[in-house]
Order: sequence, then C-alpha cells, then structure tokens
Amino acid sequence: MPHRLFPLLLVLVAPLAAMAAGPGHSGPQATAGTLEISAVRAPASLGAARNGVIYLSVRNTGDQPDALLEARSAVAKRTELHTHVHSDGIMRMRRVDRFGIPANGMLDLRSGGNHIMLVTLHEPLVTGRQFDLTLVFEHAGALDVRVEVVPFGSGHRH
Ligand SMILES: [Cu+2]
Repeated sequence: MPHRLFPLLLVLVAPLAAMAAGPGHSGPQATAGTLEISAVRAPASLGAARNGVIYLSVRNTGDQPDALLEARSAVAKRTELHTHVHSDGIMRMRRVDRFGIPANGMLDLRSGGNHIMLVTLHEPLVTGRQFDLTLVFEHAGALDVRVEVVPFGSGHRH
C-alpha cells in the first residue's frame, strides 16, 4: 500500500489552515495597498434616532501617509467625516474634509472621537445586520467593506 501516507497529510494540514483563518476580530477585514482595515462596526439605532455612526480602524504599514477622504453608503441620505471638538465645556461634532493616516501608524475611529456619520438613515440599524460601505483613500483609492451592526454601547472605547 504505497499511497497511504498522502491522505494522512491532508487530514493533518486542513484543520491547521482553518484555525489560522478562524473566528475572532484580530485580523484585518480588508486591505488596500499598505492599508489594513479592521473592526468596521456601527452601533444599532436607539429608538427613533435618525442618524448613525460608523467606527473602524486603519493600520498603515507603509512609509507614505494616506488619508480617508470620503465614505459612502446607501443606508443613509448622506455620509460625513466627523470629529469631536470641545468648546466652552461642550463637546460638539464638526465635519472635516479628511482623516489623516500616518505612515506606519493608525487611524482609529471610535466612540468620543473621530467617526463616520450616517446622516438621516433610511431605516434603523438592527444588531446583527450588515451593510456595505465604500471608503475612499487619497492614495490607496476606493475600497468596499462590510459594516457589522453591533449592540448599542458595545462600540465604546475599550
Ligand atoms: Cu457625528
């Protein structure tokens, strides 16, 4: 029986490959050039809230800075890049033109900081659902990612 070794090898290797790709939130969801996009999420809508927020992380492994210029999604009338500014003790949101992504650095959109604003949702965001988002980077170009709707409150800083 000279052929008996080769099926055994397949049986050993396949589960290892599955484990490496396995569940968990650590790996990037999408890559564009030197950019790795991960943890793309939107908190579920609360009550009759008309607006939504998207958070995500971008790691730039390259030596050139890049920038997020635009985000597009069909779930809302408009999509804007927002930052938070403190003025007179009040935290307000302000629209910005771009989010810089440093060379060999991170852009971290998170609760209380920079975020993508979904202005006037067509329907409420429901936990467990997903929707499409197009990110437009200055150098890496356009990239489509999936946004996962997570329970409200779980998108907070950790
Ligand atoms: Cu906002």
